[in-house]
Amino acid sequence: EFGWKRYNSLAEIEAWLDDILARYPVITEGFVVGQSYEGRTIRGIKISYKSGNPGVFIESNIHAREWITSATATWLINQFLTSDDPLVRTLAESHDWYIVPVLNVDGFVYTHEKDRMWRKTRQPSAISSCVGVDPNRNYDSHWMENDGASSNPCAENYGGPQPFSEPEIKAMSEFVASIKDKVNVMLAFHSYSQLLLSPYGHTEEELPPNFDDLMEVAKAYADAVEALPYGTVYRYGTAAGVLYTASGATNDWAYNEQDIQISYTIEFRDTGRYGFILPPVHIVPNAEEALFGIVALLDKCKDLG
Ligand code: 0X9
Ligand code: ZN
Repeated sequence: EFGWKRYNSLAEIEAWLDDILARYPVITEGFVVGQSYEGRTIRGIKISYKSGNPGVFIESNIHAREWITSATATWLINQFLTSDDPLVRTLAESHDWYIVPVLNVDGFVYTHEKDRMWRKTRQPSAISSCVGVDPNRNYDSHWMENDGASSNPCAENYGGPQPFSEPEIKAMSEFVASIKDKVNVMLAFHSYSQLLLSPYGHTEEELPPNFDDLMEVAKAYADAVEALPYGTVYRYGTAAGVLYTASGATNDWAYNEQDIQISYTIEFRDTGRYGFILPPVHIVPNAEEALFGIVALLDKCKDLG
């Protein structure tokens, strides 16, 4: 049965989503991002208590093995609909939420059925027997401009034969583009390392125009997370500065090509003890950290105007 005491399969997540959509027909609306390479439907949920709110897009499980991301995204959906906490109620009701719990559906199923450590998509290559593309290198934004993406189909960070070669990423880009005027914030959920990463990811040579704002907002998130009883520490900075240069990622594409000014990659728990195989006891604490981090992040955005 679906819950947050263990990790759920795609079928369980989708059945739960159907249930939520049926139970909250006025506030929620299902949407379809598109179809995966293997023909699965990539689904999302919009939560809107009133129209005209600032929009927040949450992309989750673009990397197949990062199971904590969809567990956290579904927990957030549940909180936005059921929480009695006034802070959470205000947060939920004052934003329009677009949440895609599992973007890389084929890869996610593959991690459940065949290889727990799979990262990429599942589309075969025309030039190699290796399968899949790193979907977070496949967006058309400075695509393959640096060594953070590989042209080797067997590499974990293979950028693909061309930008948007992956149907999941092409569909995601078209969907986001179609609503971009309503989206103020893009959050791409990943694991692990406990980091909040802003643009730019494609270069360390330059800083984004609103760098100071991006850092202030990131600090608000990190401070809020650390203030929780778990005391979990998040570091923050630009993706290229704090982590490594890598172009073609969701949050860079959203920032550079869609003009979404507040755009982060969030790397959840832990810092490496368990890594991608994070024990399920971490699901709720991690999700609480994400929730109160996002409360602080969006409060800070409001201050900025
Ligand atoms: O390498 C990635 O795609 C992300 N790290 S992960 O371990 N989850 O694979 C970080 C992406 C951040 N970089 C940019 N936004 N450019
Ligand atoms: Zn990732």
